[in-house]
Amino acid sequence: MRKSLLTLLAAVVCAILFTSVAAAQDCGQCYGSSLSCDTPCWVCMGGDTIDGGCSNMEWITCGQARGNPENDLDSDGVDNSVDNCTCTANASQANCDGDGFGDACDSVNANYVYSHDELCMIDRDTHFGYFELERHFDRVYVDTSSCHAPNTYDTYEDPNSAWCYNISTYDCCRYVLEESEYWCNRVNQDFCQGN
Ligand SMILES: [Ca+2]
Ligand SMILES: [Ca+2]
Ligand SMILES: [Ca+2]
Repeated sequence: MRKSLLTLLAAVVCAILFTSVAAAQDCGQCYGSSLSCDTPCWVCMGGDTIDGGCSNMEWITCGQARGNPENDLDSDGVDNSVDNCTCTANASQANCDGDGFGDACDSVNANYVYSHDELCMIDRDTHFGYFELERHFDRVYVDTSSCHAPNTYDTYEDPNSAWCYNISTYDCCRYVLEESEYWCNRVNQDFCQGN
């Protein structure tokens, strides 16, 4: 019983090892692909071949497989240890928002902060016997960095709606919401820029 358990355990370990090696990256897959330069991959050494089982395997990275130096995997002349985009060539190291990531690989080239709210629509909803005017606002965020990124917007609905009966939409807007003529003449026109 003990022996068969050990045999089963050995079989499971072998299966796991085989599966992980089979799933690992062969460096040949680095060429012409979008795999990152620091993706580990293996090459067969000493005349060994993949088809032959590749018992003599050496691990490197896709950057090295593409011919780049180990200490400069994107080959832009900036050492990995100080490169602000390790796997994107960016010799200038430009970083307009001053975070740890260069412009070339930063997901957001901006430093957004809240600025103000802007009225962007008055919406008229008709119900049985009355109607409702809802105000919608854009919450405006501006970029304070030197990236000069465009503003971003979040749109929200003011929870304080006006409920009106037997009165024109314009009067309801003016008397109850106290909005300007500009907006009260443009009920249902959407100038909102957020989602
Ligand atoms: Ca580099
Ligand atoms: Ca770089
Ligand atoms: Ca940056």
